Amino acid sequence: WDQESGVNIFINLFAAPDSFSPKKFFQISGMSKKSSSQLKEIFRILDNDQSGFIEEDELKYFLQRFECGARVLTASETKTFLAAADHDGDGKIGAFQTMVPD
Ligand SMILES: [Ca+2]
Repeated sequence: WDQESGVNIFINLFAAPDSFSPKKFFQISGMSKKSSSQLKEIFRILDNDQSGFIEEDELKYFLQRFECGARVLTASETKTFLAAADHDGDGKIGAFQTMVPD
């Protein structure tokens, strides 16, 4: 994705702790319209240690990966987001697509 497409709205939109909503994020970011190769690229950036999975300690930097001035997610936001995205219950996220709420 490109940094000039207005992603800095996330700083304001989710500025308050515990205000992060994955559903709202994916609606507003237009992420669902991205190609699978673009989503793979985003996944690789979120997977900071290149383990092939997004673990809890990487997920909390989710907003910062899109906008460097954004806050980290709170523990409760991170856990809720992870639980919703972790379809097989292994405690980590294996593909970007599972992060997008139905
Ligand atoms: Ca990882």
